[in-house]
Amino acid sequence: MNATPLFLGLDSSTQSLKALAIDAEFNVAAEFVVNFDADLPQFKTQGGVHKSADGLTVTSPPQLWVAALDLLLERMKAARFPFADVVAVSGSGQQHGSIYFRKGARATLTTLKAGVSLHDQTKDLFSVAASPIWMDSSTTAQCRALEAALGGAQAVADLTGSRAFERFTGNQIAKIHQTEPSNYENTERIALVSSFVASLLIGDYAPIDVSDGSGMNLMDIRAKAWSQKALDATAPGLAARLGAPVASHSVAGTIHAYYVARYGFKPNCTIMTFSGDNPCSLAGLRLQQSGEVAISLGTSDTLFGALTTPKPSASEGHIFASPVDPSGYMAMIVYKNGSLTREDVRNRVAKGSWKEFSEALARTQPGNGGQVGFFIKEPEITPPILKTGIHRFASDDSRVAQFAPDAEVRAVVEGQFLSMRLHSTHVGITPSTILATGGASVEHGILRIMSDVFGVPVFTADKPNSAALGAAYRALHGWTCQTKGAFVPFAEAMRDAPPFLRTIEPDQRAHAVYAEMLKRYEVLEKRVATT
Ligand code: 5FX
Repeated sequence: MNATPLFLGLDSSTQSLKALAIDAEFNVAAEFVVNFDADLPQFKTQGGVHKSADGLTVTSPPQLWVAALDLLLERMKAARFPFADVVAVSGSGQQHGSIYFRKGARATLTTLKAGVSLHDQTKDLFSVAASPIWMDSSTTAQCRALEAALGGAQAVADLTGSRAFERFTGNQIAKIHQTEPSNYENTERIALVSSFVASLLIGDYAPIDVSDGSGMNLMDIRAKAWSQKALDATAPGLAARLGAPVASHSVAGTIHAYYVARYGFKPNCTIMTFSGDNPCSLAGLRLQQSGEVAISLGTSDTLFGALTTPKPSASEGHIFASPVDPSGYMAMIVYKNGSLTREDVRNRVAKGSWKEFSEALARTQPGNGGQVGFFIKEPEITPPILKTGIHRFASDDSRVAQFAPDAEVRAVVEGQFLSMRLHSTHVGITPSTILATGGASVEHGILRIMSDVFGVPVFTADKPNSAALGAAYRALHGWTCQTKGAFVPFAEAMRDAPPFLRTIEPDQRAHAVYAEMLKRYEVLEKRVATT
């Protein structure tokens, strides 16, 4: 074993490619980043993407991601990063994006030449020039066709973990097959962003892992294998173009000689199968046991967590195979009305100040005197409510035009967590602990309500790069399994990782108030959804 083994995580996200290395004691040893727009302006992306005039079609050029890997490795070399100490690499990719290798591409990948940049060698490898990514919403027709073929939205959710979503890769592949038939015909292999970057590193086609593979509407999430029915409803000859999905902790291969000669990696450096960014964030926050949940309070709020018995829902969220537990699952629900909606209330009734906002929370009581609010500033995803507007209800369930300023502040926060509690239950999540991350997780008053609504302790994690960190953890985990020659539970491999800060214990009296309030919230939400 190396004296100072390093585990490298790469994160190919929408806007950047990051590298984060940890040592065996879980210290972050190095971090590097390439920003697509600023560092690679020749690709003319905005936020890493190209958008059609109507905003529905959103793509990125696959060569952008290759050029970013070239530049990242050059920057690491210039900074004298000790490539020879890296024993394992894994990675994270923005979910759902797809890359189309043309017939014959594999031969080029296996024979990469150390004297030429990756970008120059891989220019002609793609049968589809523009890779659709997760922001694309141009495949509604393909979604409806998949649902019709498989027996409806709930049937698709039961089989694949999610109803048909425009950004999910199978629907994107169906569109490519229909609109670019000769390019589809000329495709030898289809990769996700995660397996694409892994393919560049091993110089061969890397497999798709079951966790990122769950974001395609193609995998039977229980069998963890492609569903023939879903493949047949999507495009012909798809199984051969995808390769079989593999367990997330499995080895994709060893690093190609190209990187040994050019950067000084050791020839036996192992490349662990890459996964999606949300699965890698789950790993980065070390959520493994059923009930361990994270709530990220950002531009959009996201709740995700580990679970053993998934309940796929056609109206809420996604179920993915777990990236750290071969028999487990993760669920994720996303809210459009997150920070911007809280900020809107802060700006209207709390003088634009988080301090005033917190003081308003402190002056009001759990349950808000029976007042319940729904703040749909943006069309909401969970539950799907397209019509924007604010709905306020008094304690007798009658509609009111306004709340007092302090009650307005409490209503927006309580409403958001009541919704999370309601909908997380629907997909099978029963939180035992919550890890709060994201911008608003520094607001104590907000975390107090989170803890009381769910009735569980809240921990805090300041982990801005949780996907890259999770990729590094997964490299360590996969390497531990490989070294032991058997699966090692993720939690055991993470035993010496630094603990999270336990911040808040639930107040059981407040929790009882919220348990009652939840029943009314559910009824009122139905009224709002049908307004
Ligand atoms: C998840 O389903 C998403 O579409 C996004 O979170 C992307 O993974 C972002 F990269």
